[in-house]
Amino acid sequence: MEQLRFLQSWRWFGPADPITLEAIQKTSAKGIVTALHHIPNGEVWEIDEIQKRLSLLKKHGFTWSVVESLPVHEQIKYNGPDRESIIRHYKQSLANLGKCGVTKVCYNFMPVIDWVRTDLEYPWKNHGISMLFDYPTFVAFDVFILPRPNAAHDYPDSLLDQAEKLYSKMDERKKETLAHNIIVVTQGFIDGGVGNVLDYKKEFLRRLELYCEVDTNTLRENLLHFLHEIVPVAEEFGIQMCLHPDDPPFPVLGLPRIAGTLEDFQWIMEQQLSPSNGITFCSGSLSSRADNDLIAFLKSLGSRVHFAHLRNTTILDEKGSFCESGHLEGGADIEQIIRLLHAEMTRRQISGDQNHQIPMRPDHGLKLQKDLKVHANPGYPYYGRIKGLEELSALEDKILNQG
Ligand code: DNO
Repeated sequence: MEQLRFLQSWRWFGPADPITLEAIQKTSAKGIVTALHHIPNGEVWEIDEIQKRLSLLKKHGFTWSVVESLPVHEQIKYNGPDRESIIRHYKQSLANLGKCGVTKVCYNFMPVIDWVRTDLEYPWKNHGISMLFDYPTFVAFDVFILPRPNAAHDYPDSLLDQAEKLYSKMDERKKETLAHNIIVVTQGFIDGGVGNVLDYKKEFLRRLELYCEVDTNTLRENLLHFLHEIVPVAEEFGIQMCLHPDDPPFPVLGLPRIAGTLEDFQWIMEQQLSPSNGITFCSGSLSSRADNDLIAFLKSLGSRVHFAHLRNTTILDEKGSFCESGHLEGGADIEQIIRLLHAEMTRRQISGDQNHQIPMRPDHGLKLQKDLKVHANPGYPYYGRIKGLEELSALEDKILNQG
């Protein structure tokens, strides 16, 4: 039987991405992970727009391996007044994608804010520039810089003391950069986010306030409602939905987060048993929490994984601080993860599943010397990702050769 490999993929942010399709042609990626970022969140992705993107990718020799993301509007997450009409739009977008043959759709269900980092330029050993989530710095942002009303109640005194000390040493520029990175820079190029408005802290606080009555259970109910509505459409059009883990995989800013652990995902997968209710396995997001066992995760839920983000993290303290390390270096056992994902592809192939190949993208990347001259979105440097893709690919070769 033919040996199965991942469908090597590359995240491209559309025509506005400073890293062009021509540049991506020079990598070994065959699939592109992208979204129609120009369509405002909540509006329908019309067939002609999807076709335009498909033709552009085809012209450059790529397939559209995964949509990342078809973003879930905030109103779906907090149950706003227009929730049902926005869900109808979402279903229409799914149907349109399915009609065009684009059948893997990544999404997340994190309220207000997607991934969170406190430093986007963190030198990591001699390996390159990484990104850091430093918990005390994050608390300083939350309690003193934002400041979120009553935020101090969420943290133990020892952490508040540490945060206060850090805060007292920051000059105005540093405080502003921290807030701007968390609220605007890391969110701006994905989907949603407050945008680069003048008073972005005020707008961010307004959005947090929309969740004042949304606790963990309510957010779970809102996710179930969403799944109940969309999974039948996904099934009808052959779409595999891939829920991305929360990053970091624990609550932040007083907001609930419900997709951070194996138990969270087991619960979500059990609520809708359809294979259309699936997972994006992100080794980076999941590994940043010390009590997450990624191998146990795959052994339990591998059959629901339709898309893989491979990268690694190093946990820096017991509070929850971590940094992104090289793709193969860090707490996650990437070799074993690849073995398990390969076994899953083989199982699917044997069971006659035509769609057995799992797309994988090297998630994020360290900024290397050469990346300092090429503009790119934070976390998505050109050379750092090529290095990641090549390292992952070499590891795949080794695993396949060992049999
Ligand atoms: C950040 C990404 C996330 C991810 C979304 C998926 O670099 O990993 O923005 O794409 O959460 O919906």
